[in-house]
Amino acid sequence: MAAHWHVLGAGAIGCLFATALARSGCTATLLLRERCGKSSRSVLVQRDGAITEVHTPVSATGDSGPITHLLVTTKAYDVRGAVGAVAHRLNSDTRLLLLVNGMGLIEELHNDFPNLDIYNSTTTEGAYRIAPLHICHAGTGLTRIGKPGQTRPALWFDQWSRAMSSCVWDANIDSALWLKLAINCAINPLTAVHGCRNGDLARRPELAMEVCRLCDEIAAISRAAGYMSTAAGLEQAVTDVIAGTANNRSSMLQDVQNRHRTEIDYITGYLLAVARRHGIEAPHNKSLFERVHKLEP
Ligand code: KPL
Repeated sequence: MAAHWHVLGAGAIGCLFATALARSGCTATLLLRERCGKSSRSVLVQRDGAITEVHTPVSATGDSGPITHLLVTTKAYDVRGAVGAVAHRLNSDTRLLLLVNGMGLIEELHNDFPNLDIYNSTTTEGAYRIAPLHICHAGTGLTRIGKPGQTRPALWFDQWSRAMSSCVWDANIDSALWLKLAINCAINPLTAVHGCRNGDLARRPELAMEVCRLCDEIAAISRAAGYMSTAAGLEQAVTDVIAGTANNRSSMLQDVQNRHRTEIDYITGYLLAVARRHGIEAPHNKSLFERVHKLEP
């Protein structure tokens, strides 16, 4: 039987996955903070100029009724509070799938909810929000899902591989998450403090040099933490992402420009915590970490 997914975080990625799961035969309910007086809302998904309307069940976080499968796509700093808001609906059978930026949240969730069965994921699907519950699916990408130490896909994974055009079970999900974290550490804070698009990090020589310095530090921390392939291929991976997303404003730059809190604590903050554990100095990353915090409201 197809699983019933509840989705916490009705932003671009939450709406994208909720509608994809619904179209593949699952029930996917969007969890909203406030009661809206309706049992479903229409979610608009724009793709190549065409708009698809998907009638999606909604439920307020404060409602009752058990949640068996929970997808969390909030901002990193909202995860604990958001999961806390539905804690009364979770039980020891609940599977929680985390799809957020940064690292360190699994540990925090295990502390808060020791009985939860938690999975992790990362995606390169491109989506952005046009208006509330109206998103643009800008580009397809690869979604990796896994749980450290679990080589066989979870029973519910089958449905995900049908829902998304490209979705794999990754027994080394931590390595995939670390690589994404390393790339984000090299790009996001720098674009946020300089107020520039990703492509400027390659176009402006002084920023390109700073990217190299950041990559050197991140590679050293990666090696110490045992992520050898990230250490070896980081500079090339960062160059490729900068070229592939040259016209993008990074998520951290958008947060700064919108006067929102950023995810720096879960990106560079996590990297610096790992560096400290291994006795590594990372002055360039540390300075950016502090500068981004000063830009936050
Ligand atoms: O993941 C990103 C982000 O902005 O958070 C990158 C890859 C840097 C693309 O902008």
